[in-house]
Amino acid sequence: QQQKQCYLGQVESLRIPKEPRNKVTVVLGAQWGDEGKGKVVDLLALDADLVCRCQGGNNAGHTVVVDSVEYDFHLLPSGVLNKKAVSFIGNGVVIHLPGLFEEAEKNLQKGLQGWEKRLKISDRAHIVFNFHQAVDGIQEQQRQLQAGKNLGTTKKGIGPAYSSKAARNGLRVCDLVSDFTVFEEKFRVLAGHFLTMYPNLSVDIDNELQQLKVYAERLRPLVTDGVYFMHKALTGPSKKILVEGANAALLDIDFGTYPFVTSSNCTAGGVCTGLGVPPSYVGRVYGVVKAYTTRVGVGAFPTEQDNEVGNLLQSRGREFGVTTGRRRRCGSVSSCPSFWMCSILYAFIALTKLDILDTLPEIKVGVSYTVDDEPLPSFPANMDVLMRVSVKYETLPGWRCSTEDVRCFEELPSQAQSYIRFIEDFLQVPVKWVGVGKSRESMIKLF
Ligand code: 2SA
Ligand code: GDP
Ligand code: MG
Repeated sequence: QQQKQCYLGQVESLRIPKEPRNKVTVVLGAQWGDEGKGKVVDLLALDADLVCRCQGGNNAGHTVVVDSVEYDFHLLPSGVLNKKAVSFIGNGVVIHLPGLFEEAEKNLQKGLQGWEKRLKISDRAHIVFNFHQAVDGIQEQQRQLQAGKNLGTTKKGIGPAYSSKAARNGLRVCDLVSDFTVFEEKFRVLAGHFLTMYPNLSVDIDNELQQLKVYAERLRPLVTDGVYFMHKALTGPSKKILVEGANAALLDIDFGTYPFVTSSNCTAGGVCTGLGVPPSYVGRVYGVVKAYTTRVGVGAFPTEQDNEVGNLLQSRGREFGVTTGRRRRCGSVSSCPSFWMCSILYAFIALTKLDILDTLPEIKVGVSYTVDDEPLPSFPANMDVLMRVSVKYETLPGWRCSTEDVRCFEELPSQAQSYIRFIEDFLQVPVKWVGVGKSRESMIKLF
């Protein structure tokens, strides 16, 4: 009887809803990527205890500038620079191991120290193999031949690796660090599967296996049960937890400009599934918006400025891919419905690269879309429709002076203040930071 009462007591206490303890703060890209997420994460990570990546792979390229040294991160969370924070690569990320160690080595030479001691990797994260990357290249060639249009992927094997995951024959970190003979067998089956699909694929199975055996040893001390790790972090002693989104809303596999998207959920849902964070533990979500828009790769871009203004933004903004070196396409900020829809999911906006607009006499902002003279009530799912939209613009005056040294909102030229307020108004989300340069210091805090 006593035992029964004790058990019932425990059940009763479970029924009282618990307040989430350590909610996560999330930083997400609100356009087509390269908004400056790395810089925002680095800033927020200064007093973070844990910084996590939840999706994507080394297709991402996040730049952080500290004391004039430029670090590029692809798989490592940008918060890895903070020596007091633990970095975590969650189950939703796909990891190319040679890429991870090369990235760490490059940044080590620039001054990143002790990263291996503060990095944890989920045992459930999937592995990107060299043949996934080769298949990415072949698929791009085939798309070009069949439909005359490739996707403009980074060829980092992201699509093929997530395909293996969805097809349930992918291999995970937990497989690599367990019995290598079993791993080898599964690896050969997976490689064989791709060789059947792509007979021209060249795979050096034995060489890759040899490499992987070495990586397994380096990886083992970093691997943890990611779900348990996150659960402890969320429910344990008070901690500041930060999540760094990769890619961006319009590249999201569900909500982006499909098929010209990446293969993961880059919006807030990816935080829950990619880390094992219950939705109630998602705290503030910061959307990073660039003061203009860029897109790298193929796909509709209604406010693209394929003209002198676009060229000026590209050269002043040094808009080249961090991973591939590709020239990024440039255009105006747009309040298109999906952009707005995505944006209302954010608590605050970080508006970056305002300084790049410093020399423009006027700035155009896309405010609505029409197709065949009919206004579009929502963002079209069909890319053929998006290719045909006409954009209605509003033109705002430029400020034609440097904002690089400005450190508070009131000191910005009045036209720049109006531009910020205009964006805030159409997004209906407050702008909390404004970026006027690459460094940590050149971020104006509005409130
Ligand atoms: P993938 O490689 O399968 O994810 O490519 C699919 C689409 O996603 C786009 N994509 C990106 N867009 C912007 N930035 C990205 N990261 C790098 C950077 C890109 C680079 O920071 O500059 O170096 O080129 C990124 N990663 C993927 C991609 O262009 C395709 O449209
Ligand atoms: P991410 O993928 O969103 O992290 O962005 P990237 O690193 O790919 O691209 C953003 C680029 O803009 C990087 O070179 C940053 O150093 C740079 N950057 C970020 N914020 C600002 C800013 O406010 N002003 C200027 N001039 N550059 C910035
Ligand atoms: Mg980038």
